[in-house]
Amino acid sequence: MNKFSGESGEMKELAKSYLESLLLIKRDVASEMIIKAIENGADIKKIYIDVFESSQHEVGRLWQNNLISVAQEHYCTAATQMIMSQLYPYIFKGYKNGHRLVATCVEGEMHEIGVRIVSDFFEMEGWDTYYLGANTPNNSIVETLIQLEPEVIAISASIPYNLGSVVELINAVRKSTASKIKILVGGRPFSLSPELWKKVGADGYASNALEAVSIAKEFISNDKNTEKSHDK
Ligand code: B12
Repeated sequence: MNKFSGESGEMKELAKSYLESLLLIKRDVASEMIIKAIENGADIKKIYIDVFESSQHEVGRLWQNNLISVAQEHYCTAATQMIMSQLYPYIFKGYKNGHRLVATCVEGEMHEIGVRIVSDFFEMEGWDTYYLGANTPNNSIVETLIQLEPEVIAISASIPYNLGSVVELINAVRKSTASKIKILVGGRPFSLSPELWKKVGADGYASNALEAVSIAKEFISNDKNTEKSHDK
């Protein structure tokens, strides 16, 4: 029933068996196959993108076509979040590069797995990450930025009607004492309309977690270059 079109080879087979297990209500089997793949040397980032993200997109397709119920979608989503948590001993390895990220869904936004993947990719690159999850009130996000002083905030929106909330949040950040923090946005509406990030007033956009990390690295190195030229 499920058809992973984007992936190839080993990961495609793993993604298929993974989702099949979840649809058979066997999250223990799904979890075991992921742990086994990692212990056999599979790249965790590939598992995140080619298995977790792809299976969630496939769940969305099955749900939209009335092939699975809302309850099945909820089960798959909850199981994938649980299995991601089981991978944290492999992700939080101790190396730190001194940079800090706050990652959050905008107020009203319930789709949290995308920005969680983004946050975990930063953690794997040595950043200190503060993942706030779904539907965080905008004023609380701004307070967190003032308190933690991260270099970058990653803001996620998956549903177009939450874009107004993104604009409000960005305006509130710009008016606050945290105004210098670089703002990275992402999620479905931004991927469907690649110039949208400029219209909401962000500093950058990425279509996926890998790209997000490299854009943040650019932010940091541009800042260093600006500091150097100010020092001259
Ligand atoms: C699971 C799910 C839910 C769950 C979410 C639970 C949770 N804890 O996250 C629940 C049940 C809450 C839900 C609710 C709704 N959902 Co829903 N949901 C999904 C589903 C099936 C999977 C989402 C997911 O986990 N994706 C996996 C992640 C990894 O992918 P991703 O989000 O694309 O993230 C990647 C990139 O976009 C990017 N990215 C994401 N965020 C960020 C942030 C930054 C800074 C950067 C740089 C990059 C980045 O990087 C990520 C990793 O590479 C999608 C289907 C789909 N195609 O996504 C529908 C989907 C998003 N939902 C949809 C809808 C319509 C809804 C509801 C409106 C349904 C309803 N009538 O109530 C509500 C809205 C709730 C709300 N206010 O937000 C539609 C949206 C259609 C549209 N017009 O935009 C989709 C596409 C389903 C569909 N095919 O119709 N949903």
